[in-house]
Amino acid sequence: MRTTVGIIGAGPAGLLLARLLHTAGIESVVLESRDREYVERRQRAGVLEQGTVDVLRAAGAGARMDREGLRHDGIELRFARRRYRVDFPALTGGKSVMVYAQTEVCKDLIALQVKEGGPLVFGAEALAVRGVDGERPHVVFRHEGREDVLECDYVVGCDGFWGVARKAVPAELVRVYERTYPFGWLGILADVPPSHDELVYAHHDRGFALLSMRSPAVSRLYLQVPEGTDADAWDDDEIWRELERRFETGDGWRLERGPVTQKSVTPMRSHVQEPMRYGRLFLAGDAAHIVPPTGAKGLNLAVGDVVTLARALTHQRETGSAELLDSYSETCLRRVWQAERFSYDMTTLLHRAPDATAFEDRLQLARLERIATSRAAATDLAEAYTGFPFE
Ligand code: RFL
Ligand code: PHB
Repeated sequence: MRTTVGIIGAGPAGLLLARLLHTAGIESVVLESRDREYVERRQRAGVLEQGTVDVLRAAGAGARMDREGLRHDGIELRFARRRYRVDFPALTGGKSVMVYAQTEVCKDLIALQVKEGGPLVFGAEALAVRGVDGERPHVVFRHEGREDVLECDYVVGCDGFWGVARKAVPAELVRVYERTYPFGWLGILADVPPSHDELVYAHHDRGFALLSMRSPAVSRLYLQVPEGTDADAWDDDEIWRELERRFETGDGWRLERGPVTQKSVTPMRSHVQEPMRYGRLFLAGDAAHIVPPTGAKGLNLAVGDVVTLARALTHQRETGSAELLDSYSETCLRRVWQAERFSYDMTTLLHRAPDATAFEDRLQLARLERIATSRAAATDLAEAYTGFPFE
């Protein structure tokens, strides 16, 4: 098989890149190791920045999002049994976010690609990326039990944290910046209307909790749990009781319970691999960087990367100039590090570390109090949460 751009991975990064290239008249092939049903059901992100929403609309993938997505003009911070609302439009000059699940973004992009785009091959596992330091890059992959080769002009690794693409960069050229956190998130999906109409980020002595949603009828909730926790160690009743404790307020607010339909634990880490390019190989999304989910930034960063890359490939095709491809890594990393900073800040603001001292506990409350009482501090949070503009 031969194409112009070989894309590994059909998560949001790979799928959106294929769509953007298709609209620019550039051929691509997407290789995805899992099957379609798995990709469409994998529970992950829920919050889209304004910039992401605009990109999906411009790519022709916004119709269902505009019908079914929920526009959110703020979030609630809950601490010391009190509630504080961060009002996004008032603090940012009119910006907001959209709650629309990653599963739905992927379904919409897959449907478009299957209908109008180039090949999207499910069950095709990339085994190795070769030749990216020369003129003839190729991806070796296995499909239906046979090995095959995809030859291309460029390879893009959109294959997430566990993928093979980033391993094709020689170790002596790679710089990794990393931090793991001594806790994870136990996430549930429940068939019950969300108990609040905006997301609630709760700080509590027993640990962090988050109330989010997938639709007016489905809640998504998370609990901070110790690193390495087995999701099955928690029964549903225990989960609801713990959520009730951590969300409790002094004003009689109630958490509605409902049947739990999914349950899983996510580890938390920050990770950046630099540079995001080696020869004719480009890394995008989680393949290059991971943020802890507290800032809701992972998917939005993936979108920023592939918008930058699609623009650079289009520029190269139209003008013959590689200048935007040459600056790809640097351009993306500026945005990536802002998201890393914000995600780290949100994580350390809201979670209780197992070895936290009483001094650190008080500092957290002081930081929260500062956001609740200073417009400048609240604006800083609102600007980062709603997203920095694409360059
Ligand atoms: P993905 O989605 O991991 O997709 C990678 C794809 O590559 C495939 N693959 C391979 N295919 C072929 N050959 C191989 N050798 C392959 N190896 C892997 C995989 O099967 C997969 O389909 O990466 P991508 O596209 O970069 O997208 C990144 C986002 O998925 C991720 O950053 C977000 O989900 C992070 N995230 C959130 N981001 C937000 O912007 N807002 C949020 O509210 C938010 N909440 C979250 C999150 C992530 C979470 N988890 C589970 C980590 C909440 C959670 C709980
Ligand atoms: C989610 O709905 O899954 C979600 C929302 C906000 C976050 C993380 C996850 O910060």
